Amino acid sequence: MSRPKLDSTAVSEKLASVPDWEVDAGETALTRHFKFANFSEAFGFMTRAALVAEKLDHHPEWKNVYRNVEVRLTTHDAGGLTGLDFDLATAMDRIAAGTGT
Ligand code: H2B
Repeated sequence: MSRPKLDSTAVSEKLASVPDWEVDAGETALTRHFKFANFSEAFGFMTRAALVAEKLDHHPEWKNVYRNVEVRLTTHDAGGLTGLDFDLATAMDRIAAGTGT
């Protein structure tokens, strides 16, 4: 699935719907730090997020240390941010909040 790279205006608009995420200066990636109660919760989050990522065919860059998960989202094919990054960010927010798969 190919998606167009979003321009600055579109990135700002979409960022409003995922306020816990940050955009880097070059607007090439979204990042968020998730902290869970323990390792099981963190890994459970990653497991659920991985299933959504497969469904979207859009995959996170991430790092897990104990109960922390650092996530970076970018669309490699587009060389920047696309709607898919925001879709996956929204899904991850829901999963972390316990209101999504
Ligand atoms: N994930 C991310 N984050 N960026 C991509 O450009 C991307 C992906 N491309 N997952 C997908 C897979 C592509 O390689 C396949 C062929 O659809």
